[in-house]
Amino acid sequence: MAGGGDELKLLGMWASPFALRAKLALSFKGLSYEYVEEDLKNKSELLLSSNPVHKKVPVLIHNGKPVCESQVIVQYIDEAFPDAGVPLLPSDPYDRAVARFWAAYIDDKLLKSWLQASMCKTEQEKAAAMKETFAAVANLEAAFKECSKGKPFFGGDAVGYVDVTLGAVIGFVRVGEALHGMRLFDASRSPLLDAWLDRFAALDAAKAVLPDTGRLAEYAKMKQAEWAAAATN
Ligand SMILES: N[C@@H](CCC(=O)N[C@@H](CS)C(=O)NCC(=O)O)C(=O)O
Repeated sequence: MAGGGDELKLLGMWASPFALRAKLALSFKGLSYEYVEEDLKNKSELLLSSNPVHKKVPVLIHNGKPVCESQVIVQYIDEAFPDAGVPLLPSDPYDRAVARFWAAYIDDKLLKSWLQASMCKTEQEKAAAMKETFAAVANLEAAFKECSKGKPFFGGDAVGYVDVTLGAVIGFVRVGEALHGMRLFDASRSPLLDAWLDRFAALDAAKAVLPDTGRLAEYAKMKQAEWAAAATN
């Protein structure tokens, strides 16, 4: 439990990058919690009643009250436990707005086009989606320069909100490299993000929760087979 009588429960699924965001935030904050693994093909009553709108993981339940959506959860953890670990969101309102902007961009642009690329039916569609994905990477490379101000993380000397938001996809970046020889961030296209990825993944709080690449690769192969089968139906 989180301490001080707080009860924290996280509903997640081990391969979900969104659930991983919540795990990373809890890990960097040093908060303990009960983890409940969901079977997304057979969702629990607790998940359905806690997130009736989206019916998705993650859901963080704090003293019986559910919080949904990964980015909202990370912000909630930061605000509800201000004395735990280092703050994830910057204290300056402008820097906070910039961090929220880039975190939203990661979902709205980077992940959207990257996911689209893995679901495309034709090579032509895939190439177009990857072009958009790499355009998003280029913008995030510039964002890293702006936010980090020459320091190791988006958050500066310590991991912050954008680090946690993007850090959650490291597993799938590694899977892309293992299965397709394609690294989303590489030394020529995005040297700052390439170095950031290894730096972030080497932190104990990240290592404690990042999924095993081999297991995630098997999961990704299974999902791609499912999408391919659905596309031919
Ligand atoms: N925008 C949501 C996305 C969450 C999401 O897509 N979760 C997936 C697992 S990766 C899920 O629960 N899927 C179940 C379903 O779609 O039925 C967030 O940031 O939390």
